[in-house]
Amino acid sequence: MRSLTALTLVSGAIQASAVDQQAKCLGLQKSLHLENTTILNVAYIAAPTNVSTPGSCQSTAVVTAAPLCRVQFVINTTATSAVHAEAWLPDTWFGRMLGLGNGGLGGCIDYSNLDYGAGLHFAAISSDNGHDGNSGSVFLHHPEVINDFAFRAVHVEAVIGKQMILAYYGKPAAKSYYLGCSTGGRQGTQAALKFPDDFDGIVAGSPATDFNHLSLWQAFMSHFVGAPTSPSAPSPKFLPASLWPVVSAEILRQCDGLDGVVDGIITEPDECLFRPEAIQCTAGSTTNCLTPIQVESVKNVFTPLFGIDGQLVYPRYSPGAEADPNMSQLFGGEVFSITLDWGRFTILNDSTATLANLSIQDVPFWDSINPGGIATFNGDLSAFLNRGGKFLTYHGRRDPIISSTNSKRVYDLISHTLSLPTLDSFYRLFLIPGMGHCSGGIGAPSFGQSGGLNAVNDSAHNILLAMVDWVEGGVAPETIIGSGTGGATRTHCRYPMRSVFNGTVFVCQD
Ligand SMILES: [Ca+2]
Repeated sequence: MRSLTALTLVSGAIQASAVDQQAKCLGLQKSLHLENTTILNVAYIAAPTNVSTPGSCQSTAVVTAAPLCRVQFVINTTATSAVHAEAWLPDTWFGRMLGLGNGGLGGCIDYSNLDYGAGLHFAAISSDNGHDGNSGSVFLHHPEVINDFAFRAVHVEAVIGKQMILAYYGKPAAKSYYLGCSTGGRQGTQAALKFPDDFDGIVAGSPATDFNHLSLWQAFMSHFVGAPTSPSAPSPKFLPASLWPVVSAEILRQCDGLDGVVDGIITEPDECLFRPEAIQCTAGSTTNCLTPIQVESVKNVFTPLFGIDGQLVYPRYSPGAEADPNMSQLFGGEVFSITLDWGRFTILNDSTATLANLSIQDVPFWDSINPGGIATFNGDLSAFLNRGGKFLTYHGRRDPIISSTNSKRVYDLISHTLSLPTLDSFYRLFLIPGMGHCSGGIGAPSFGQSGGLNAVNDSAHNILLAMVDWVEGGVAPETIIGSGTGGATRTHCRYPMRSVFNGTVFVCQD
């Protein structure tokens, strides 16, 4: 049985009257004096209310889930960089802080998860990661803006967030948590590596770790299908959008049943040894098939990327992930936009670079630049382990942007580095069959990993609440139960356990 600490007040938590809280909240405008920090605006918000969202990231308003004090502020991290952030401080506070991450190259305060966290009675803090918007152009010749993005924004969010909580509630947060996915997953990993005292529990999904290699791999994925290529005169290597469903159907034909159930989900894509030759055109069949050159393109996609030294640069694309609509970001004929911006504005310092001639021989150069120490590929989590930190990560096996196999690779790296055969005592990786990038997909991809997923809010089904139970109740999650459309559920397994069909349902086995 699981304990249920997550949805209960920790000792001495605050639950004051709304009138008191409003006066106290508005008083913060004058009373808050925090290092290098300017308070921009303070507003008391009674739920439910539409709130305006500044900056270039979001035009839609967010409805707050709980009466709260909204503090907008800016932290000057250096003379040439600043992090804009917001704290949503709920009236009914359970004594916990929740720091939030970002996505892509953003640049965007995470209003959805501010709302989600405050609704679960966390004091929630989110930042713009040191710049506004999703373009990488802000990085050009601005190393301190890169530093905010690479490691500093989440750190100052934690430091200032804790000070703000103390000032507002009159007592420190009993525990501090982090929630993020993709870039946010990398930020959470970076926090555990560089600032192990910032968070007691980190939930880091679909992490963009080994970031330089990931970026290069994403560019090579685009190159393998001929990008950049012209729609009017496509490269012979290019697969038009109409051919990918043919590839996906053949992948399922070859690999769906490997897990014992033909359900459209490949539970373990790493076991799928897909042969695209099976759909190569023949003299008698010339439609819905691949030319020999296209077969080569597809083979390259589903092959690990190795460097000139023979070392793995990045794992292969997961068979099955090409069926996710977001695959077009890599295979639509353009070089993946995040890699293009990262290459232009942080590696090459050339805003017109196309990466059209990117070569595997360029990998060591990208490694040597490693802007802001972005790589985030280091197995030494000993400081985080020794201070009692807990880490939960998850990765969709149909992630079309970041190979889920990389999360196994990171797990194994930490295991080797710390000489721990299993990381169960402080680090657990849940692999999610059918899930796309961070959420969505097929199967049972909702488990509370972010707001708006209609997940069941108990610690068996909600990974954030499971983390609270682990940190505060000492109960580590053995499994996470996901839910999906049509009432679908599935028990997700922690690596290296396997998800095995027992004739009725999938269960987790060593
Ligand atoms: Ca299957």
